[in-house]
Amino acid sequence: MSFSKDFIWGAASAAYQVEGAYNEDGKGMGIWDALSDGHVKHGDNGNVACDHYHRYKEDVALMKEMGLKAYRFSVSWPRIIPEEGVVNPKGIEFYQNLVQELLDAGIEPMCTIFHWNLPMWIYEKGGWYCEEISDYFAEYTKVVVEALSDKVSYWMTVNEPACFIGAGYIAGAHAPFESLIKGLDMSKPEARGQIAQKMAVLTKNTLLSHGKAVQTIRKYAVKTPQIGMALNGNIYTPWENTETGVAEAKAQTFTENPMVFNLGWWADPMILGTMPPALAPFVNAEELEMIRQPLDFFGYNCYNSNNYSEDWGSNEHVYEGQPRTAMDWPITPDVLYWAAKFIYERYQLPVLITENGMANLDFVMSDGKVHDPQRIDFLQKYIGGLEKVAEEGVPLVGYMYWSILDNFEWAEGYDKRFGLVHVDYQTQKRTRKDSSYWYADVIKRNSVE
Ligand code: GCO
Repeated sequence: MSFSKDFIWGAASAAYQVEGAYNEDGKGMGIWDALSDGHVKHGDNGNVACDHYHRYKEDVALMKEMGLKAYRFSVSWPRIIPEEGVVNPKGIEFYQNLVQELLDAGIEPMCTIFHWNLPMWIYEKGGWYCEEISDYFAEYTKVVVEALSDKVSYWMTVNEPACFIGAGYIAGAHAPFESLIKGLDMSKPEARGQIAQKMAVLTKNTLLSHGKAVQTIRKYAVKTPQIGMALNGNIYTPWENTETGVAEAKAQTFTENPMVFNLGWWADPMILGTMPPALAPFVNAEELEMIRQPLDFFGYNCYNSNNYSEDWGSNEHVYEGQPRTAMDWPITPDVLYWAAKFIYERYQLPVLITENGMANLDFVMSDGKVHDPQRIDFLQKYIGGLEKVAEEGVPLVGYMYWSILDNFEWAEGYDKRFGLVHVDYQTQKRTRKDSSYWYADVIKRNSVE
């Protein structure tokens, strides 16, 4: 058996992590451009990154060589709308050129509207607290859709709100580096009550942005759109593959725990039109109707199953002794199987794995190659689990490996190499890793078996 014949094999990236050209051709400042000093390992930043803004033709050629069917990229909001009410034509031109290059290479462009680098002009109005942000988001979406939707069909509205809100505003590890929990004892219920309202406002504005973006894409897209999002969130896998074990794992995965940004916190309002109890008092019926827009797929970013400890802030893994990636994330090969199964059962949408991959301490060896057997083994097992759930009839759209290139890994800087292609950041030389040849063969066979 293998995946369905229309299964879409691809790879993903994000604008701030690969483009560079942070202040070129009319691009404005985003929160990662302006606020990350002092918050990123080794003082790294995305000013140059992989210079994808100038080298995208070379990178698309590598994607073509691998036989990728799709490339998931994100558009930089501050590159498109550098100041309130100003549209940057050079920014539009870059993404139109990128999309055309992809199509000429026979590669489906898949566009993420927002992947974390919020424009500073919005941050200065309150960022995700700003009541008007969902309108600004809709206006931005309209500009992008009018520029690209004659050639782009696949759209993801927001990437990992659990991260850009959770890490950006609650834990304080990501831009804008604000921490609601700083100085609070999160094991105390009163501490949770203190931040509940702010968490709800941040969540509501994000969900409204998503809903308005979906509406905008449906209204203005030239090519019939396939719309989803790219969420992350805990997947609890059964401790034992029994009816009880599976039921318990599913229940934990969709827990109503108000302090854990689990999948349901975001996906239930978006898809089911229901809300976790901690959110409901802050969202009225009209707003919920705006949030709940029909979607065509469920985009899910998945690296491992894990378990947040009760104090919320610390990410405590239960897999003691398991092999781990360079991000210290446990390697849990069955997670894609259970994730696709649980998500489809609850939301009845075809699943697109919008990100999966591993960070490894890759380097170019004396034979000029980058040997990464760990990544090949990782992918053999993870994609194997996805193939198994496909064979059980769960509808899958595709799989986007994270990431096409080594790139800027947010607070970790450039140490953590996720790419199928190695990047020498001094020379910007690209070197395909062994895993990219292995992945090319999987795509040809449409199976890992
Ligand atoms: C995320 C982001 C990516 C990361 C990748 C590895 O999921 O955090 O979408 O930008 O770089 O996941 O952490």
